[in-house]
Parts: sequence; structure tokens; C-alpha cells
Amino acid sequence: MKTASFFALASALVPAVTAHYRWTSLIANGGTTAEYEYVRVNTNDNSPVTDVTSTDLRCNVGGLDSGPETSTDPVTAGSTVGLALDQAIYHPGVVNVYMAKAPSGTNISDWDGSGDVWFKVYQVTAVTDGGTSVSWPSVGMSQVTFTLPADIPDGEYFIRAEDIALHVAETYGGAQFYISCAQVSVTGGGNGTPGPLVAIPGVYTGYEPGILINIYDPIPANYTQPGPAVWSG
Ligand SMILES: *[C@@H]1O[C@H](CO)[C@@H](O)[C@H](O)[C@H]1NC(C)=O
Ligand SMILES: *[C@@H]1O[C@H](CO)[C@@H](O)[C@H](O)[C@H]1NC(C)=O
Ligand SMILES: [Cu+2]
Repeated sequence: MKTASFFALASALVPAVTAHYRWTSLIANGGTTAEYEYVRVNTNDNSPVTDVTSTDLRCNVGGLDSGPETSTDPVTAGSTVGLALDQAIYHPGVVNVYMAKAPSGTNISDWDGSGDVWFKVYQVTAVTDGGTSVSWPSVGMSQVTFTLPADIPDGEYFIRAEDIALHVAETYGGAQFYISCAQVSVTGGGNGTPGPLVAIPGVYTGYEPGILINIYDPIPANYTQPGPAVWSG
């Protein structure tokens, strides 16, 4: 998914680690938790998902099977939560964070996140200036955090982080999705109505202007963040 010269460069800059940055750890209760303690482990070493119609888009390859070995972290509504990466993001692109609430009575370790259940809680978009330059603030980030809305209903949720790498996104299927799902149990919440709700897969067609895009030529004069609006409670 990358050129030989890029791989050599990345290898030189980031020695002795897996090829790609991975969302490995939940951030909650004032700290960063152990790798894959509360994050569902994948089986593809985080090679990117490129098929937006695949269920792999939901929690990465293998992520629908690794729930039983993943713990669920208690968190409080209104507190700061997030996901941390094993190394900083190095592809130009954008980040979305979605959540989905397991049906009451369903153990989230056994849940597959299917249906129109996902809402966006946070995003990192591009910065454009009318076509002279574009910057990607997610590059260099090694974590994203956000405030859990105070009125989010109590229950068990996925927190799903998604980096959409756009360096070879000029052809259909070229955008690369780096994904992980964490498991949390929210208490102290309220009666908010998270939304708009979308399905994953389903939320993207792959033809969105922010997904099927040449980010180099011409330099984008504007950028449309993929996915629904952020719900902030
Ligand atoms: C949910 O399932 C996991 C994995 O099977 C288990 O360890 C955990 O105790 C269950 N949680 C509850 C609240 O039953
Ligand atoms: C920029 O704005 C135009 C006009 O609204 C739109 O057609 C185009 O898709 C946008 N480009 C991006 C990358 O969002
Ligand atoms: Cu890559």
C-alpha cells in the first residue's frame, strides 16, 4: 500500500516496530491503559482496511471476534476519554471517533456493533486556505481525547477511533482506514439522544469528496470531513 521509497523512509524513521501505527490503548480515568486491555485486538497487524463495505471497517480485521478477551473499563459521563496509538500518525489524513451503545442486557464483549447505532463524538479535520496549502493536524498525533458528553445515557459502549489516510486516495478504494474499538461502561450519564446514527459499514460509500480525493494536485481548496456531524451532548 506504499511505495518502496516511502517504506524505506518510514522504516528508517520508525525502527523496530510494526509497519503501521495502531490504536492500541484506551485513555480513561486519568491514564493510558495497557495495550489491548480495553481495545479489541486485530489480526492484520493493522494493515489498513480499504473496503468501506466490509464489516472489517467496524472494528478492524478480527475485531468482531476479540471481544471476549477484551475487558470493559468503567468511565464517567463528562470525563475525558480517548484512544492512544503505539506511534504517531504519519500519513496525511483525518480522524473520526465514533461510539455505539450495546443494547441493554447485551454484554459488549459479545456485541458486534451492527445496525444504525454509531454516532460521531470527535473529529480532527484538514485545514485549508483556499488552495494555496493544506495541512493535516492529525499527523504527529499519538492520541486523541475528548469529553464524554455529560448527558450520554448510561450503558456499555464502543469507542471507535478511525484514521483515514489519504496519501493514495486519488483512486477508488485508495483511502486507508486505521481502526480500533475500545469497550467502556458509562455511568453518571443522563438522558441525551446521541445522533445522527449511522451503520458501519454503510456510513461511507467511498465516493465522498473527503475520501476519494487527490490531496496533492491540485491542493484542495476546501475539505469535507466524511461522516455525520459530531454529537456533543
Ligand atoms: C462479559 O463477557 C466477558 C467475556 O466473556 C466476561 O469476562 C465478563 O465478565 C462479562 N461481563 C458481565 C457483566 O457479565
Ligand atoms: C469543495 O467544495 C465544493 C463546492 O461545494 C465541493 O463540490 C467539493 O466536493 C469540495 N471538496 C472537498 C474535497 O470537500
Ligand atoms: Cu502506510
